[in-house]
Amino acid sequence: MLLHGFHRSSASWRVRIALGLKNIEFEQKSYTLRAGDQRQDAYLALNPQGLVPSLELEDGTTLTQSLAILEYLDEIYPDPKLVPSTPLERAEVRSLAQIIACDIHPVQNLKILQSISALTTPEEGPAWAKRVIFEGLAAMEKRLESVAGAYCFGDNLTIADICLIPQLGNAKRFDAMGDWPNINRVAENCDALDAFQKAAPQNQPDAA
Ligand SMILES: N[C@@H](CCC(=O)N[C@@H](CS)C(=O)NCC(=O)O)C(=O)O
Repeated sequence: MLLHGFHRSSASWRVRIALGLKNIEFEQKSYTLRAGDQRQDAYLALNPQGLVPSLELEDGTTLTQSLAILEYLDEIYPDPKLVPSTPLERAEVRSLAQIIACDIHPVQNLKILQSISALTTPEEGPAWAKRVIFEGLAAMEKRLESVAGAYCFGDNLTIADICLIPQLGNAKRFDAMGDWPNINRVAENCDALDAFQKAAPQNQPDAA
C-alpha cells in the first residue's frame, strides 16, 4: 500500500495509526502542503479534492477520506477491531470520531486558515484555529465524561482515539489545549503504544 500524505497532516496521521495498529506494511509519498503539492495535477488525478491522505491499494485502487479508509482497513484487517460490532456502540464511537473529523478538523485545515487570513489579517487564521479547536475539544471532553475508560470509548481502542490524538497535535500547535482530565488520560494511554509513537509526525521520513 502507498499512503499519500504529509507528516503534519492530522488526517494522514489517523491512517498511519490504523496501519500501525494492524501491522500493515506501507510506503509513503509526501506532499508539502504549504507549497501546494496537493493541488498539482498528478495528485489531483488521484484525489480531485486536493486533500491528503489518499491510500493506494495494491491493486491500484485509491481510497480517499480518512474515516472511510479507517473503516475499510477495519473490515479487511479486523485485528484489532477499531469499530465496535453492535449498532449502538458503533454509533457512539462514530459520533465521537465525527466530533473531530466532521466538526473540528475541517474548519481549521490549511485552506480554511489561509482563506481567513487572506480575508482579514495574517493573525486571524491561527486565532480562529485556536478558538474552534478549544471549543470542539471542550465538548469532546464533556462527551468523554460518560463513556471514556482507558480510551475514548471504554477500555478498547477505537477510531475515536485515532481521531483524537492527531487533533491534539493540532491543539498543541495552536495553543488550544485545556485542562481536560479524560482527554489527557486517553492521550497518555495512546502515547504509550508503539503504533501511536511510530505514526507521530516527528517520526516520519518527511519530518523536517
Ligand atoms: N475529510 C478529509 C480531510 C482531509 C484534509 O483536510 N486534509 C488536509 C491535511 S490534514 C489537507 O490536505 N489540507 C490541504 C489544504 O488545506 O490545502 C479526510 O478526513 O481525509
